[in-house]
Amino acid sequence: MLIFVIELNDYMSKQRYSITAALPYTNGPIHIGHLAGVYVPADIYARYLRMKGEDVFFVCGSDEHGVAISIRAKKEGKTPKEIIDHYHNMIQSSFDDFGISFDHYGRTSDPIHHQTASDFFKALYDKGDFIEETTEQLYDQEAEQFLADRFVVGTCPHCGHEEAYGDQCESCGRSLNPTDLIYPTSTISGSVPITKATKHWFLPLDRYQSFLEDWILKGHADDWKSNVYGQVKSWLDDGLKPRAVTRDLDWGIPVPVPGGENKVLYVWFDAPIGYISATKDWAQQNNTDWEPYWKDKNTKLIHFIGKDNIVFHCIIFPSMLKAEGSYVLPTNVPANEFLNLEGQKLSTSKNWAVWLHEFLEDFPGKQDVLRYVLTANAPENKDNDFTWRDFQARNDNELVAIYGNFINRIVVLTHKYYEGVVPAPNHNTQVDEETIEELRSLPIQIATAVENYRFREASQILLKIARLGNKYLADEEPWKQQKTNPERVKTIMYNGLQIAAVLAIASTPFLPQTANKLKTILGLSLQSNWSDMTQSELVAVGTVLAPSELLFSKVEDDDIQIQLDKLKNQSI
Ligand code: B3M
Ligand code: ZN
Repeated sequence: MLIFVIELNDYMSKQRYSITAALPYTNGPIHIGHLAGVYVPADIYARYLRMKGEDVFFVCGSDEHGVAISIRAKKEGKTPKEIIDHYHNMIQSSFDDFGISFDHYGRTSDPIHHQTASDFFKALYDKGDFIEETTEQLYDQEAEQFLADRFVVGTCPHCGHEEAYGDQCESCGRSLNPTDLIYPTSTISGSVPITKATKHWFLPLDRYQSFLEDWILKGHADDWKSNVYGQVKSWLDDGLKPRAVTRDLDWGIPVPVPGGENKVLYVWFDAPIGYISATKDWAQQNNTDWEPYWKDKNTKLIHFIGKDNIVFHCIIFPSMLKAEGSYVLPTNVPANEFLNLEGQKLSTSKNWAVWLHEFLEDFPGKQDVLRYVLTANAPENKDNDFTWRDFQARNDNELVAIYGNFINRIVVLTHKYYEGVVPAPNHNTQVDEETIEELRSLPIQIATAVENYRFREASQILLKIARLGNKYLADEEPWKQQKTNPERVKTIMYNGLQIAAVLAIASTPFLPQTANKLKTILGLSLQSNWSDMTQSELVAVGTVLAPSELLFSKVEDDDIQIQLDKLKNQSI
């Protein structure tokens, strides 16, 4: 008996999820590429799991160290602190505006993060997990500074791209060391650097090669996305080498060990620890324990990232976690490919982007439309293109013509025939039964797609609910039968309203604002559970509907032209 109770308890207990979304650099605002690649899918996933009643902690925050910030500060004649404060606030409000439902949004400049990252480094140092090595590094004599990462550009030794950075070539995607570059130049002074000896601490990734092969190549061949698996495999096939985790810079977290003066932690060492420090921050504020979210072996850790972050989340950070020893490893890393804009790579520096704050000025209230279009066209398995024409087409032909049209018809007719009061149904016909059966199956299909990170597919199944409603009304034609057979019409309307209710609940993770509007119209609680959709009656007989409200409106040709003209003026 006791055993039974324990098993039942286990079975009923919630699954804990720590869901992370890549920490954006606070060196500029965020654009549609960020939203499509990382934040919208992560948000759909988190909202869905919360609706299932799971224990979800969804975390993000600002990545405020690294050369990208220093460069921006120099360019704008400001201090790094001014830059990070400005963009941190701006980015955080964009996330709020687009309904990205983080449980906590941290900052890597916070003391709690400095402490956590510093302690983490120290723990590995004390265990002898680093190699200390003095090597020749690029040095800018004019600026009197070593040239790490993006402080240096040159020709990529692999593909010949002439503007490769000291840490990565954006053309072939390979990760680089500054000294790999052919014809390096300093981005600070434009001068040609010399080389100079300096000491750094290296994480010997080669020691983790076989652990990573077992864990990922053998263990996750079936459940990780092929783009992620493929990238990891190619890194492992090349053979891992020690990687420096400290830098000669003045902006960052001081290296907390002897000899670390004037050096800081490499931004990619501290940034992923930002997920952990943000969890601690949240736990402190909410009087709860952070450790189960990172250390309980049943916790599922899921990292949502873009493809350029795969190596850091699948190889470097797991090696760090493994070295420390007390943390769980990610269950999955569903990285997306890139979104292009009108056929060209999105670029912050070239201003080839749709900035979220500008989108909202030009299309007020259309956050859900952008969420929908970016999901329906998400770069899940290959790079994809965002075009303004496609945005307009999906808005007009899918959200307005299918989703909005169904809701408008069913709500307007309920007001017209019954003064908004949900009628009592009579007997269901076979068509009714078949429609209901299909209706029951769609949330299950959405759940499977979301659980497997197939958000594009999920968004299209969501639309099928509205299509089903439209088909049902079009086939049953209540407007033709209202005079001759009002009892039959009551059944049709009642069933139609149940379809609308399923649409409202199933929309919640994808289109949170629209879902709330629709729930309000239908008199549903805003706090719905995913399992509510298995109930046969969601909108009860006698409920009084609120007046119909337009959920979506057309996007005009002129509005699209304005956007296209804006882009034309960019010097790309
Ligand atoms: N700051 C995002 C980027 O590469 C980078 C992510 C950090 S996640 C720990 O744009
Ligand atoms: Zn290259």
